[in-house]
Order: sequence, then structure tokens, then C-alpha cells
Amino acid sequence: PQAKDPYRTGYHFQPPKNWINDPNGPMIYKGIYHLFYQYNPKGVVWGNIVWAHSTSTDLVNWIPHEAAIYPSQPSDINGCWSGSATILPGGKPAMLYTGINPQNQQVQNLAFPKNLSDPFLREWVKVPQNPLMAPTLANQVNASSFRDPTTAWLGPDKRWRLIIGSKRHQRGLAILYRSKDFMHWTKAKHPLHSKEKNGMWECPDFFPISKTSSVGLDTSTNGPNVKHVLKVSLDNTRKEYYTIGTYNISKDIYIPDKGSVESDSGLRYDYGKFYASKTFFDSAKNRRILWGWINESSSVNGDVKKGWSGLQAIPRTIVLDKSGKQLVQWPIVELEKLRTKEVTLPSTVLKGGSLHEVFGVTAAQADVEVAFEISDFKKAEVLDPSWTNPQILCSKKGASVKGGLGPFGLLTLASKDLKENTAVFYRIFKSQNNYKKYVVLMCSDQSRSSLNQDNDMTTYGAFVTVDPVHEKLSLRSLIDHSIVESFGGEGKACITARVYPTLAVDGDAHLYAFNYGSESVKIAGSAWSLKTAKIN
Ligand code: DQQ
Repeated sequence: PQAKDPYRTGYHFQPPKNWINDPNGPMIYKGIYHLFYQYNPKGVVWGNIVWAHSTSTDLVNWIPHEAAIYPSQPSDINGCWSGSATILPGGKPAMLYTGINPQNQQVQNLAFPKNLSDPFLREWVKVPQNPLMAPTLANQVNASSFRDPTTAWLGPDKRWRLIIGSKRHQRGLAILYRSKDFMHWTKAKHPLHSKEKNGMWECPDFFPISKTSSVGLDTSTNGPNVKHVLKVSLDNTRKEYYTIGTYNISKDIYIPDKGSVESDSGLRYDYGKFYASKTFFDSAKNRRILWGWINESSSVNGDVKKGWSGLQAIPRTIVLDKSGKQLVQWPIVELEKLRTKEVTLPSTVLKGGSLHEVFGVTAAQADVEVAFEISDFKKAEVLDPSWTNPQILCSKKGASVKGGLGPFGLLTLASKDLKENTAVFYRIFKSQNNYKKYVVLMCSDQSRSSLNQDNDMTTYGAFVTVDPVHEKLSLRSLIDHSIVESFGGEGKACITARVYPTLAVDGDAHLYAFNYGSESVKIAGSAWSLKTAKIN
């Protein structure tokens, strides 16, 4: 018999086999969560794209269904690409998605559930008017860069609006369409927003967020206590950026706040692997939930051997940070139902150069939450003003590079001899011009994650806007065989990594807390073994 695949996940969403990518049309209907996703029924690489479908009552355990949307008419015969759900007044879901037509043009289609009394909404019917939006000579839309319609929102004038990702030359575009009846859509003269030199904007997402509370908002909400978020996925770099700003409904334009940009220095949901993400409003629990596709870091040969490629991240609730300047993300609370066998780490001093094994947890499938306390900042290194790129800084100063205050953190998926490990850690620097101001760097160092050199073992990094003098510095990592999803500063910075250990597998995986800085830090927290979820 074949040995169990050591890289399949215990609680991250994946189908039994084949290629998956973007999450599509996430929604809740009559108490059931739906996840659709880009899927190749025929292989482990991208192609033959249909909308696969699974449902859940808790966002943790999933039941598979037959493909919901697949090529069947001229307007989608060459593929059913990404799209979004809109819950119409009265509760009926409408699904808008990109179809690839016989000329390989990208067009937008609409489908409705065939039978609203089927709780799983297994069958979908495409409207005969499809495509509802298409590139024409008159509208000057680029036929190969016109995809991924968002959830639509209703304006005060009773007209629906949505955006579609596009580009013109190298300018990223969020093309705006409007409709009175959801069937006839007219392109607006101006995009909702655009940005030079961004290239194609894939999978845009546009939604309101409360300035005053952590309650999520329905996509059509606007008003004085509301900010808006625009997220775009950059095809060129495979990175996502979001901005926070204002939606001017009378001009129908979105204006990012000062300093909020869709480029290198911009904000990302996740500073590791995370792409083509999409949020939805969960009306049952009044929260906004983010889904994201986590691609492999293995070679195509590795994927062929595994027979599968791609995961979905653990859904995250997102709220606006109290600063109003960024979002804060946290794994949905339902995940905690899988926690078992809590191992507490009583408050311990991690002396400079120390390593501390966390025993009693299934280290290949775990949830770890720790907080660090720092009382002495004297040994913090000075941050060179040229160190502006956190990923490069983390790559130069990996986990094995000793420092002053840090590196301290976790060695996840570690082999007993530490030959393999994925290190998630912090370093604290003092800023050159203000010695009382500290800069917190969070890193996920994959350089020793596997003895198999065929994998992409790039290191990731992010600056975390935490004041380590007055706030605790927390770290949560969701470890699941071939994925480590980490949340720094209580969700202010997230880093997801894919890793393929050859030794640190299942029962041979270990978890450690470490401090390779010269200054001591205190650590306290808990680790849980996580039960396996029922996933498809
Ligand atoms: N994936 C889909 C497109 C989208 C891209 C095709 C993003 O609709 O732009 O599978 O990963």
C-alpha cells in the first residue's frame, strides 16, 4: 500500500485531487455556507476550469457537491472563470462570473440557482441573455483583460453597481458597470478606481467596513461611519494589495486615503502566499469573512506526484484596526472547535540563545498562540534607514542570524535534529532617528523547511505596527502538514507559507520556541493539537 501523502492538510480546505485556484462566489444562504472554487477536473495543473462546489454549516467541515458552473454555452465554452455572489433583495443569490467565449474573449455571465428550496443549491441555471457584459469596439474594453466581477452593491439611486478587473496599457483598472434590473448592465464612463503601472487587476474586491465597530457590513452599506476597502490582485507579481479609503457615491469613485497605495509599500492581507482572495458578508453572524487561494511552493513534478495542487486559507474575519489605517484579520472562531489537548506554556524566560521544545502537541497539525514580553530594549539593533523592504530584511537576517532583540519565535514543522524547520519569528529594531521608537519585523523563514531542494523556499517578511513597549507582541500559527499560516500582532500582519518537510512529517514533527537574540524575552501561551476536519 502507498504511504499516506504527508502534505495533505488536516483542516485546510482542499478537494480529494487535482488543481484548484481562486475561491469563487462565497456566500451564506439559509444558514449554509457555500464555497465555489476554480477547479480542473482533469489534472494537477491549471486548465479546463469549472466552478467546483462545497457547502458547510461551520466553515470548518465541508460536503462536496457536483461542479456548479461548467462550460455549456458559447459565452463560457472555453472556461468558467472567477466571479462573485450577490444576495438580491428577498434573498435570492445571483452569481456573476467570467466566461471565455469561442473567440477566447472574456465576457460576464449570470446564473441563478435552479431550485431555491434545495438547501445545497446544487444546480445553477444560466440566463439566456448571457453574456451580459462583453468587450466591444465601442466600449474599448480589452478582451483579454476583462474579468472577475465583484459582488454588486446597490446605490441610493436603486441602481446596482459592480466592478470588473482590467487594464489599459499598464494601468490597472476597476471598470464600473451599473444596472437597474441586474440583467442590463451599462459601463460607466470612469472606472471606480485605477492605478498606473500596476498591470492587470485580477479579482478586485470592494466592500464597506465600519469605523466604529467590529461588526461586518452588507456590501451595499455606506455612510459617515463607513470606510471602504479596495483589494486588487496584481497579475504581474502575484501579490495582492488593499487600500482603505472613501467611496464617493455621487461621483461613483473610490478615493484611497493618503498614504494608502496599491504598490510595493502598500498593505497586503498576507505577506506570504495568498492570492485571488474574496470577502463576503456573513449575515448570520454579522461579520465579513475573507477567503484566499494558497498556491503550492512545490515543483510541477512534485504536484504530479501528489496528484493535487492548491489550498484555501482558513477563512478570516476582517475588521478595521483602531488606527483606521489598516485591517486586522483573525481565523474564524469556529476553527477553535477543532482544538484538543491544550498544552499551556507557562510564562517562561527565553534566555538569549535558548531553545525550548513544546511537548505533547501533534506538531504537524496544531494551533499555537503565544505572546512575548520584553522588558529590556537596550540590545535592540538600530534599523538602517535603507532597510525598507521587510522581505529582503528577513531574507538577509534569517532565523539562524543571531541578533540583539530577536530573532525569537517558533520553529514549526521541525525535525528532531532541526535540519528541517520553518521559523516564524520577530526581530525588534530601534529607529535611527528616535531611539525610543521601535520597529517590529515579522519573518517566516522557509530556507530550511525541507531537505528537498525542488521547492520554492523563499523567505517572507512584514513590518507589524505594534508598539512593543506598551502592547504585548503576540504570534499565532496554524500548522497543517504543508502550510503554516501565521498571524502577528493579533492579526495586524499575516504570513502564509507552503512547506514540504521530508523528516518533520506527522509524528516526527516537533514544535519549539526559540530566542537567538542576546537579550532575554518572556514567552507564555498555549498550543493545541487540532482534530482533522471533515473536508470533502
Ligand atoms: N484566476 C481565474 C481568473 C482570475 C485568475 C482563472 C486569478 O478569473 O483572474 O482561473 O488567479
